[in-house]
Amino acid sequence: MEINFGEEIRILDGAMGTMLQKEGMGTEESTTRFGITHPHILKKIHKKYIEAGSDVIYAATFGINRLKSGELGMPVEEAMKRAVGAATEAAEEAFEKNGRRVFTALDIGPLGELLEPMGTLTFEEAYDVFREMVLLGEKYGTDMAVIETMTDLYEVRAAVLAVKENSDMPVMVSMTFEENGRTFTGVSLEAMAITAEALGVDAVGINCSLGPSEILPMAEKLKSLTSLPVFAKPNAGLPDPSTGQYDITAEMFAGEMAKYLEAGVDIIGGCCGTTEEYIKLMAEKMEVLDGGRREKKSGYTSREKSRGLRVCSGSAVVKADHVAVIGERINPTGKKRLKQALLDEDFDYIMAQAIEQADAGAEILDVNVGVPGVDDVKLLPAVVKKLQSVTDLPLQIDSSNPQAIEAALRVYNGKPIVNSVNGEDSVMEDILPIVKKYGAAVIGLTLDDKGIPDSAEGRVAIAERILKKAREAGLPEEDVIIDCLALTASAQQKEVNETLKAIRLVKEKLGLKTALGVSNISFGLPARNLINRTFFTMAMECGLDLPIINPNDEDMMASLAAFNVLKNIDKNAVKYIDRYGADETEPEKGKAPSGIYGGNPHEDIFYFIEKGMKAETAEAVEKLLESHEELETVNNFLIPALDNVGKGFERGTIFLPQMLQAASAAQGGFDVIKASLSAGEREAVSLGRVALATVKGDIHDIGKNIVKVIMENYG
Ligand code: THG
Repeated sequence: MEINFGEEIRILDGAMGTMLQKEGMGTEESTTRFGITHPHILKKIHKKYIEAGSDVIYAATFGINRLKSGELGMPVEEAMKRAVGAATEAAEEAFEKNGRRVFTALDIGPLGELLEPMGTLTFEEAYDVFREMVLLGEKYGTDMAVIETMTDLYEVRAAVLAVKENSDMPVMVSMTFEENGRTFTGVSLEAMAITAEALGVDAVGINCSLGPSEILPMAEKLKSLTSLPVFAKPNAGLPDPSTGQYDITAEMFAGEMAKYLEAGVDIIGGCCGTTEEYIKLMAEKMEVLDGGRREKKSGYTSREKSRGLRVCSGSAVVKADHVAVIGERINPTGKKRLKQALLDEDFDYIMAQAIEQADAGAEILDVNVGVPGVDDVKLLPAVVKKLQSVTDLPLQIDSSNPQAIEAALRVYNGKPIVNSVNGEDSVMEDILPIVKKYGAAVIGLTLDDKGIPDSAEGRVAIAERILKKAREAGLPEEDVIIDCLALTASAQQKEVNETLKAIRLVKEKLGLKTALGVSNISFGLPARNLINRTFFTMAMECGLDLPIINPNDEDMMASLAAFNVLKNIDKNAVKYIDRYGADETEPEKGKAPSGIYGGNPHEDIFYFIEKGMKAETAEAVEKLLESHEELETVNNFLIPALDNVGKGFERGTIFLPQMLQAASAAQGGFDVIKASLSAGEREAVSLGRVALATVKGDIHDIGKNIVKVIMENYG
């Protein structure tokens, strides 16, 4: 169905729970259960929202999914049929009565269980649960889907794919942010906006958690981050814990929401605590502001379309507005140890490679698992999953196998880069649609079936063809990155300058970002570092944006640091001085402070736990046990290391996924401790037994599981 968001849809509905309570539902009852056992009440509430002015009503399907079947008390299909039926009947009756068209939305809420790596639910399982909801929603007649109250971008991605692959419904996405501008798993507004826009959702927004005055600045910021229609559904302030009454009245709410319209937020509604009164007053305000609300369209269509190349993970965004290093180390070419690790599925080694490159200053990590004899369709997504459990750097999926690329893109959390396509039609036809579907950026190599053109002009011509094909596949221009290809100076000396010239032309003529595998240049020459870093500087001067290099190579990173000073990018040389003016005795970057077993196990353990390195933590604990008692190791090493991570979490420098990964690394240490104790001693180390429980189902279950992990770790 075609829906013009921001035109046909400007006003959403309000809360369901508050309304059901007014209809006699007890505060301890399950909203979902009460709704599906009283569908006539649902319908009555939907009608009130329609009369109040809502253009969309959300069916009461938020919690109707297979994982909550115990709470439903009936099959998922029956529950869906009732909840969706109540909404579609209300919309149809309103249309018959006064000819006004109101849309119905399948409301998709969080599954109530954390996805891997934070929890145990796999991406594929989450997808399947959402898929069932989508099929049933569409079967019983919803016009669109709205994925809301989400805190994990990965879960959003599973839900969006489920909608897009199994229905024709348009889809809105909104996540729930805390006052620091992040969701509780650490997703920023920008990471949400980038990922949602790349996946082709129809509108993006913020709902729940806070009141209108706290959400307004976030909604304004979101507007600056996306060209999609932006929506907001704030709560009616905060509930009074004793009465459950929300502290913002309908009048106050409508007054606050008018500011959203003035700020150019496209679509507004209410979340917890709001009723039809809130929506009615809000709609009346809009009427006044718009001079007849159907007259005026929201402003998103006139917003700037492009924001430049941006990629992200679930919690970190990289903008290509400076030279950003892509770490090349997770690539088995010429690396025996990594080859073996890939064959053995020794993921700890691969994860350590990621951490080392991040510490050395890489901003994006290339991931290539190409070893003869491995099943890359299985291995590439497996490595991606492992990597995103230990690093928040965006990834670059490096493969020539379209199936492997697709499998990896499916399970990626955020917006990655695909490395690569080239000017061959068949390659572009195979890969570009996948890049578009999963919302990635792509590197285009300037070669085709005739090879690499000698001249810069020849390479630029291929770049133009790649750009044209990418646009035809629906990709925005800024998501196409061109690699003009470094040849070897030893064999093709004349062509070195052509590569540099091509970079300049691609930037000037096509306005595209450029990538380059820099170290190819020096094959076959002595003192390769010298050639590499000189060429690197020359390429940056020509406009290279995304060098694919070894970030552990100090010469290369030094060239970048110097370049940033000389180009007035590193203002007042702050970063440069920080790097080179500092105390020489500081620990070398990219290594555990003392190196494992290097004489300071305290620092090692802090490092390994903070970085979530389980195998290394276990190894370090084993070493410690040679000279320390078990309890001493726990109290003086493991617990302080966990405390350190907890402090980072409080400061907002570490987010939930990293914290849980750290807890899991510490668990690796505790396992070693336990194995080394006798049964009686083990009992003595335990601080006691705790029974931990929450209200059945839903959000608190997540918190409970986190508390459980942490308490186990602390004994
Ligand atoms: N363009 C794009 N992608 C690329 C390249 C490119 N991906 C692969 C490659 N080129 C860039 N990545 C690497 C990875 C490893 C090495 C070089 C480039 C490498 N390996 C050492 C060797 O072969 O001698 C192994 C030893 C070591 O690194 O210590 O150098 O051009 N888009």
